[in-house]
Amino acid sequence: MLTIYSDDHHLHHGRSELMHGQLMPCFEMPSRADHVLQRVKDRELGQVRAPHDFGLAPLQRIHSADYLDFLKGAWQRWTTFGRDGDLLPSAWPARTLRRVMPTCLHGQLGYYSFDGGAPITAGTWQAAYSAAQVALTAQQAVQQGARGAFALCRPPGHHAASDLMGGYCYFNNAAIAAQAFIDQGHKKIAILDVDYHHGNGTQSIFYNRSDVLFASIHGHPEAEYPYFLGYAEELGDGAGAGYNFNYPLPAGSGWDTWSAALEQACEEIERYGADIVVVSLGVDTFKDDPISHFKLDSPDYLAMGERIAKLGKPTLFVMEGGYAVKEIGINAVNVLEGFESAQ
Ligand code: Q9C
Ligand code: ZN
Repeated sequence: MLTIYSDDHHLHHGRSELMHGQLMPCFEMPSRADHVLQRVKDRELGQVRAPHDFGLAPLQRIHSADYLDFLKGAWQRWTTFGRDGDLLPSAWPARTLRRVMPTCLHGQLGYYSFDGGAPITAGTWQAAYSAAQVALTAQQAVQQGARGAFALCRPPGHHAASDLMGGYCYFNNAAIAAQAFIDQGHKKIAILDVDYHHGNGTQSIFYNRSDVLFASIHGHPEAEYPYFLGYAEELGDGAGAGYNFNYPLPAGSGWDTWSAALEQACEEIERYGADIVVVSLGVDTFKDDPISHFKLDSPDYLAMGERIAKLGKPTLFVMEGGYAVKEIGINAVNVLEGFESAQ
């Protein structure tokens, strides 16, 4: 399987995030992608290529122009204040406040985010831009006939909405790729999100649409980030009614529980008759993930890839979460190898 990868992800390295009442080093760190790339090479999965540059137009199909402008200019504005630490929001337009657009940097930062988990650093724009190009280049390979392709994206994307960053995400790489398939003539794209966290950004982007089905298996939002989206009763709205499927599972879920949900998600994708499957591939479902509470073990990821292969559709894998850095390569590449082993 072809892997698309850019070294630009090293340009994004947030310093700290709030966890258990303390500032901790960011779990979403550059070594994550380095380990996945190393495993791709060790296992001789296939060629590794750099992304093409498709420009901003395919990002603008998903993200608002004002959000893109804000992200592009935020670091420059921050340095104008003489700052060089991470730029992090601290207030959001929650209930009882108004969704007005403040003029100052921190007000706008709150407007364009939903949590404090997406630090902006000097290289964040370039890294996130390149990650989107990685997704688009792998998308092109599938569009041109590849059975599968792997977009080794970092930073991840599935929490990012049209004009919101959060949860380590800035651009929704999977959504950008799904939209590219639609713009290139496909009628039905299924996004299967297997990351431990609900893909709130992806759901929100396609919630009113029937041309992109979204199915997500994740920690129950009653007790798990992102808390405010990802419940089973969210089935889509308007033209999108019946095209959104959430499978929230309790903490401690292992492969038996998880794979039963995967079976249901796959049956919905089969019923839908998708032309293409886009997998938001997070491996933070792993038993030793430091911020998650599922119990999947490394061999389970082979089985995951095999079940996805049985859908029988051209498949684009887009890297999302996974924070057990030592095992992230084994687990992510196991999904790809499982997929390739099942014809
Ligand atoms: N400070 C992805 O897996 N923070 N994002 C949880 C720890 C947010 C995860 C609390 C987790 C976001 C792409
Ligand atoms: Zn996650």
